[in-house]
Formats: sequence, C-alpha cells, structure tokens
Amino acid sequence: MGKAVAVLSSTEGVKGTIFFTQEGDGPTTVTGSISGLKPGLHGFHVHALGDTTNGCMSTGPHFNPTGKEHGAPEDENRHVGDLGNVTAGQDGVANVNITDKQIPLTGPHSVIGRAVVVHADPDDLGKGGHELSKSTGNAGGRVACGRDHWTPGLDAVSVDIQI
Ligand SMILES: [Cu+2]
Ligand SMILES: [Zn+2]
Repeated sequence: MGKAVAVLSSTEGVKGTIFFTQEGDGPTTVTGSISGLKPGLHGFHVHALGDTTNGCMSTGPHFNPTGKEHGAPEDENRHVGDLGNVTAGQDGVANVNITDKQIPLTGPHSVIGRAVVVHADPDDLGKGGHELSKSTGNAGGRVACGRDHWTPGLDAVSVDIQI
C-alpha cells in the first residue's frame, strides 16, 4: 500500500493536511481537511509542475499527460489532475474525501513531484461556457499550492504550500 501526506499552509491562513492512499494498482483515496477557506466550492487540482519558486504561477497548467480537455473527475475527457471541487462550510473548513483512478503514486502519471493547487472559486468542470471552462474550469485565482515530494523512509509525500 502506498501512502503519502500533503501538508498545506499559506500566508492567507489556509492550511490543512491531505492524505493519499493507493493499494496496488487500485484507485487513490484522497482524504483530509483544509481550513481558512471562503465558504463554498473551490477548484482542487494537481498541476503539472512541482515548481513553486514563483508561487503558484510556476506550477504550470493542470497535469494533462494525455492531452485531453478540462472536465469533471468522472468524465472520460478530463485532465489527469482534475479532482473537481472541495466544499468549505460556513466555518471555512473543507473535508476532503475523493477516490480517483487517475492519480497514482507511482509511474508516469504519478502525482509525486507535481503540485496540488486550491483555487479561490468553483471549478465549473468544463461546463460553464466560459472561455476558460475547457482549460481551467474558470476556477479563479490560485489560493494555495504546494510542491509534492517523497519523504524517504516514510513512504510519504509532503506538500509545502505557498501563496
Ligand atoms: Cu488548479
Ligand atoms: Zn483541468
């Protein structure tokens, strides 16, 4: 069983811990919570590059090794990194519980070495009719992001969040 952990924090008070678990070649389960968010939906993606040297902008576009359009997690035509939305309650806390078959922890489509990004606005899942719907889901600014890296010996990945 592969296990990883992502520790999220930001100067805007957004923080949380996200766990990734994958059994063999099975789906990856993403669980945990993020706090400090504006209530409502927030786009939640794996972006292509684990580069946060210039903040979230240097994480590149959504991880898309198969050259598809932006979509919902359940769509056939989606980016690998399209994990949909997380929903923050009135307390600003989003509890995350996602099971996805396209984000393994090993191999060419591994999320390790890439970046997790939380957005200011809802991801329209490619269906909003906006010019950005088919590329980003028109999810607005990158509220927080982090670089994934393995922690040797712990079989884990941590994500350091920057604004
Ligand atoms: Cu994103
Ligand atoms: Zn996408």
